[in-house]
Amino acid sequence: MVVNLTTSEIDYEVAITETDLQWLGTLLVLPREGEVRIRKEYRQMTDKEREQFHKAVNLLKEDKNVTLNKFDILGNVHARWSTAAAAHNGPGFLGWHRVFLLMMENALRQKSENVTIPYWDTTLDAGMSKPYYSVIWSEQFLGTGGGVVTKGPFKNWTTPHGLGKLRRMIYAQGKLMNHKDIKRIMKKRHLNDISFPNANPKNNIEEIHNQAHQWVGGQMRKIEHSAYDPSFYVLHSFVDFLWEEFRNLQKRDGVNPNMDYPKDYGIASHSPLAPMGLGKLVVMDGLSDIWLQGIQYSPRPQCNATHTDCGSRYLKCISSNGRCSLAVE
Ligand SMILES: [Cu+2]
Repeated sequence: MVVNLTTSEIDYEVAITETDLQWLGTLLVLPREGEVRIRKEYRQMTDKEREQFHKAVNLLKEDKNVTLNKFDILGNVHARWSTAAAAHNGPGFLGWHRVFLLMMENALRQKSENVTIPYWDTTLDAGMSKPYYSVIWSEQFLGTGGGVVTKGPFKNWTTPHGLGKLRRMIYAQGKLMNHKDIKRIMKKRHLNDISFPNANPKNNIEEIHNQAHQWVGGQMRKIEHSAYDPSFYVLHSFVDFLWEEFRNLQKRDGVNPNMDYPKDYGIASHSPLAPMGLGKLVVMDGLSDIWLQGIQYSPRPQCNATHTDCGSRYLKCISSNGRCSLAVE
């Protein structure tokens, strides 16, 4: 089926029921006291962990106790202006997506107790001369990347709003975040310098992430339907990982990331006290350290002359630059 993406004709505002709201409310919770969640690079998960993650995603997709299903209703929270006005085109971007990621992770854990959302370190793929051969687009990971997803854990998925089958068109447009992008971002010390509306596009993390959405293509190309592809979550987990690294550098250098909100925030929906659209939270709440309480990101795959193990059978150490790279090229 050919899907026409003249999205302006589509109404993304799904009518939300009381049951939906109640369920969404159960997701807006912090990890329990003493709970430790480790978000690993997708390729560093064990086979079992990866399969459990895929299974939990599918169980949400099959669960129709809410409007659409539990996977897509969350995707719709990201799609609708009424819940996502503070999510894009402004300094609220990182905080909004951090809370949203937690909600998805909590949903997954309702299906499978110990699941965490892995992160997709796109620099590994961006370094490949033929990134479409990355294991990410194999049956063991996200499934096929050219056209309708016909293999892998999310094969033949149907997406809402008559958007048809889940599709991708990797490598056709856009760009994956690479080492240089990250280096530029990590040189900055204020949210203002890496966010819309004031950041230079070269170190604007939202803009750089937009390019990655374009790179994946298909439903991922647009805000209104990107969260209907599970690749959304592994990409955003990486964005969130990078933000945490950025926040740690801020703390090291005496900037409090909990308070560092730009005075010139651009559009009104990114005003610090504007509603986030998630529960009763306001934009500023997204900056709080509490959202990563109990959550850790495992370091990115790294190696050197003495430690040549990249922690994954899918990765190998490139001794010339001391970086891990994909084993197949
Ligand atoms: Cu988004």
